[in-house]
Amino acid sequence: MNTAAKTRQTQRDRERIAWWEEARFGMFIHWGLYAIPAGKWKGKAIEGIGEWIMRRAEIPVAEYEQLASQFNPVKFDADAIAKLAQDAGMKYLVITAKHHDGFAMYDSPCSTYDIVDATPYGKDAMAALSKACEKYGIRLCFYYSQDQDWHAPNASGNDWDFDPATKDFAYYLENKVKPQVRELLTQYGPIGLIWFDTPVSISLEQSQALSRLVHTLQPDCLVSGRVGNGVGDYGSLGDNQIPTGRLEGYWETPATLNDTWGYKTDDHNWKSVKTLLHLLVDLVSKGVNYLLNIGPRADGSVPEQSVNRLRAIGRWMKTNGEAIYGTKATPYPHEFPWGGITQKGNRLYLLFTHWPGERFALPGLHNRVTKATLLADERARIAISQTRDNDCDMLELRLPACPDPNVAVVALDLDGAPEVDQTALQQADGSVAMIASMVNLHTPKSAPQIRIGESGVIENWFSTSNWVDCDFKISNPGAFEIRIHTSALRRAREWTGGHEVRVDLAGSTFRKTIAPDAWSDSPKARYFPEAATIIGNVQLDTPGIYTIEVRAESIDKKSRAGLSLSAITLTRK
Ligand code: FHN
Repeated sequence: MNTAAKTRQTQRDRERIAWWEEARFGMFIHWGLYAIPAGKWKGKAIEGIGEWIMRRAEIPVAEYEQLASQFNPVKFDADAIAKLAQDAGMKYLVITAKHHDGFAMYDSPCSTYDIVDATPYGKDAMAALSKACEKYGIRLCFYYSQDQDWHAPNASGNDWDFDPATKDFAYYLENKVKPQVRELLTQYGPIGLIWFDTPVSISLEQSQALSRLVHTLQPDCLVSGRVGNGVGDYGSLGDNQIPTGRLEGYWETPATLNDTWGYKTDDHNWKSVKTLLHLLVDLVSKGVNYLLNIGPRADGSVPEQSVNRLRAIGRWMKTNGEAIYGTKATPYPHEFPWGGITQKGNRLYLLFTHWPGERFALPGLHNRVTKATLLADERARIAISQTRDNDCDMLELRLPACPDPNVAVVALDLDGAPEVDQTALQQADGSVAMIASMVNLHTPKSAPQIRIGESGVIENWFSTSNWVDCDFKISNPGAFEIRIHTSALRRAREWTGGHEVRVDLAGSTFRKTIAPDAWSDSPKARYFPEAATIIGNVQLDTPGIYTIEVRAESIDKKSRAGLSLSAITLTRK
């Protein structure tokens, strides 16, 4: 299990974060002046995410500021937005109080560059939202860009108006960030969390001071991990990032419905409801909160594509929400080809993104299953049988027809808290998956140390003296194809291969160059490409435990990620 962050918690810390852990699903809102150009500047389409238009087009402050005089969101309906969050089954809402463009979307007494002083609208949108959130039982939270501020001469980010050499970041922190954070925490009642972002210049002491300020003003308010330098109440994965395997501690992934955060007229790349539900299952089954974004238009209205998708997710949540809210990550160390597992008390939830048909088998569960229930139809009969063969527990279910082609959930009542085999087990389809966090890392002190990164993938594998091995259990012998899976990383977004690997298994040695023999088409690979390299075929003739070893014989010098191994799999030939 990846134990990279946020595991050192006191009892008080655990109480403060309990609501957030229980929530599992929240709404992100990116809304600001950038919704006016919506991706186009002076008739030209500007590439990239909508809220970055000022920087991507290097729009001078004096010109960008003019947008404020056009900002009149007469269709902004705080009530409808909070209700939409409620309808979607979201429990908290994080809105951009100030994004990188530096414009305050609330009434900021310390600045005139805000929605009340600088726009014809003249009203405090956050005040309205705070009332609406209270009405619909949604926790209000604020996004605040503490590091980049393209409007403030001393902040990071804007080097087309302001000379980086003369910047005084501490001045900006003291005179804009801290006063505004204070305003946000004193003007709108209890705030669930402050979502700081892009810690590029901020020092450890500055991150700590900011976090302290938040906790002093509102002791129960959480601070996002992106306050920087490992400070913060929970960890934030990369944008749209799905880890490999479950994570320990408190984690969240911010994610988009299409590809932009701030509204862009030309972004029609909407994810389907099915994909969004699969992402929800993938994240929550790994112990990660899903913070899903909407980008309202400049007039305040929410694109119908977003509304429709969120309502559809909400309908699914009404039936299946108990498999999401208040659950913990899967007890299994690996992933499953058919979906994900969550747990609550003595209940396990099997969330099927791919319905197995009438017969389903789950290896490695040590408990006795007393009852199996389809959440979508509690009267549907599910027959249970449990056996033990070749030193492996096997649960078999006889399932009814699939009740939901997107995700169907079966709840298993157990005779106690879930206990499962922690080795890599052969699945019913004959496959074995050993994800990176399950392998043993061999990393001599003399070489750069390999480690499991926050997303559960091996990082820093640049030396040929590093190697890994992993045990796995075969209960159904035969011929297998070995694959090594590698993935793009958060700081090196492009997938790279070219490394030569040596794999040893059952007396056979294979040598292969890491190349994309097959790209993953799973929704999680859309932003972090993953490729499989076919290593070769092996015959495993007897049931039992085997050990596979992987060594790097050369690492491609051009690769910024190194050998970013995410999994080793065996599939039946
Ligand atoms: O630069 C921002 C981006 O505009 C957006 O706000 C995302 C949301 O997670 N955060 C930063 C990039 O990671």
